[in-house]
Amino acid sequence: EPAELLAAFEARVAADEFIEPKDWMPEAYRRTLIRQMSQHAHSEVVGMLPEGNWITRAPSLRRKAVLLAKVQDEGGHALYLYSATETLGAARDDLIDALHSGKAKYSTIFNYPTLTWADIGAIGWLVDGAAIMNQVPLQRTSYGPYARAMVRICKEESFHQRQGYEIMMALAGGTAEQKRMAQDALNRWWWPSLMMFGPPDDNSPNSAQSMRWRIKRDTNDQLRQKFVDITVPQAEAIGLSVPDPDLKWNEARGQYDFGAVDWEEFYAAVRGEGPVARERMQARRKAWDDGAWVRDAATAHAEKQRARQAA
Ligand code: FAQ
Repeated sequence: EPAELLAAFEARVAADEFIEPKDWMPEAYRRTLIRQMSQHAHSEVVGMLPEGNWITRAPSLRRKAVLLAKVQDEGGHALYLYSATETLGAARDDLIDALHSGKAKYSTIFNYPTLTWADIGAIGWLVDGAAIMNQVPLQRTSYGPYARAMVRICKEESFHQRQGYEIMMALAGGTAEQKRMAQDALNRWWWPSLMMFGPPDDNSPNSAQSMRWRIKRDTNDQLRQKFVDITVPQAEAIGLSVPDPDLKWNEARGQYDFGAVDWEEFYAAVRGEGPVARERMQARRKAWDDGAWVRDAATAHAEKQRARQAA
């Protein structure tokens, strides 16, 4: 790669300028972005499944309308992110093939089952909460289309986080059985949520280069710590307890100390061995196959329009 182009690229990144689709960029930068952005898009699309599972069983019409809107938002996020990835020269069909064939990664968090209504509260509160923590800094990521997609996505995630916390608040303030459900959901989603930030910094192969290119603006451990610091008081405020016996406020650091994440569980989920990983992939492939007629109809319609314009 030409040294002067590389130097100019690095200077622009260092000056916090956005890199745009037609600008010169190192091939490795392009590849890293395609990797991260497509994994992110896949996470949004697979992320519709755990909550989609509860739309028909929401406890009231209001809860159902809100959940339906939330799940649709996630589908929209996937579409922006696939479009943004296409600006790097990736073909959407290839990305989707990679997901369906099991080659592509998506967030480990979506391979856990949603057993009760309280899980819908826990996902909004914790999973969307962790997603925002990671995505707010990405509004300043160095690739322009990704940064701009994050602005709208973060606004929507922030509504999602509030709706989840509000469900938890209602359950935690409800009957003894409802409070027990809320605590059980927190117990099951807490540790997987901490895993969303990725492996520890000393075991994160992509972090150093992505930080230099300003694709990532914070490290995995920095964001995980921030999430713990913000979320623990939220649990306390509604009378729930975080399932970590080692959790303790550290006065000197001004942060919480917390227990060790089970990284074996994380790596197993990354390898596709999460508790409901197979069901998730089956559901995705079925949705894709069932939707074939829509894609065919849209293509036929576009062709008809083109023929009419040409005539
Ligand atoms: N799950 O070197 P690093 C949402 C992989 S939010 C699976 O640290 P990096 C919203 C990683 O890809 C969730 N794999 O990697 C929503 C890499 O593998 P590779 C999505 C993981 O990229 C809410 C390897 O481990 N958010 O969907 C995970 O520098 C509610 C080594 O890791 C984003 O994608 C994991 N948790 O840092 C939807 C945010 N962690 O590719 C519905 C954008 C790591 O080398 C309902 N992404 N791996 O083979 C990022 O910020 C980064 O990609 C990280 C990972 C921080 C996730």
